[in-house]
Amino acid sequence: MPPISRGFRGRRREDAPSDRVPPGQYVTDDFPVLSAGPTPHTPLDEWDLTITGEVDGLRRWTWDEFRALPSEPVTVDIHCVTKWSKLDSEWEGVSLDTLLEGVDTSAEYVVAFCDGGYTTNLPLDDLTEGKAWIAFAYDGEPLDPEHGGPARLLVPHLYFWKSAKWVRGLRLGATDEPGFWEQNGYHNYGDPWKEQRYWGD
Ligand SMILES: Nc1nc2c(c(=O)[nH]1)N[C@H]1C(S)=C(S)[C@@H](COP(=O)(O)O)O[C@H]1N2
Ligand SMILES: [Mo]
Repeated sequence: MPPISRGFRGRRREDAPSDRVPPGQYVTDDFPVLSAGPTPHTPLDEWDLTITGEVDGLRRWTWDEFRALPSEPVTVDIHCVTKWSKLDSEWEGVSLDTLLEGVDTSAEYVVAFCDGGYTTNLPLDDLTEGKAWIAFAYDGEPLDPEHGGPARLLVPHLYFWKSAKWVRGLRLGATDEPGFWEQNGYHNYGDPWKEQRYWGD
């Protein structure tokens, strides 16, 4: 008997192009659910999305207003710190460039906040220029509540804990404030290509 390999948990695609799989990751066709708490179920008529903090006036969208914004299909590879990667995941979302259009700020950092209390921090530059979305659909269907529906942040170039599920807003600020996992041992930035998994990586 060969030793039990990771191939039992995640089907390893032998043909996965190595330039798309960051070091230490394996490719899976599954879509595991990773949540630090229970799945919130906020009714859409109570849902809103806000951009707040160091901005020239609060930005707020109701669900209908948010869904009326231009959106785009997004096909990206995602990388979880627990070592699974998923290639060509298909989403639909509103670009952060659209949401941040006309926002005047000197802020350099963002904390994404969510129903349920989860937070994660990112440099503002990591959300702009086509690098991040608020996604509301996956695989052609409304985003499953377990995966962050009605809407989640999608920041595929960083480890997936930065892609905050059930996102309700972004707080912009001059200082970097570590979020939930970042206060609990995960790397502050989380670049999968540099294997920035934990503090000190
Ligand atoms: N609000 C919220 N967002 C979250 C999390 C969470 O616990 N709560 N977990 C993060 C982690 S660690 C990962 S790997 C991904 C998992 O997303 P998935 O459950 O859709 O695979 O969501 C991220 N976003
Ligand atoms: Mo994760």
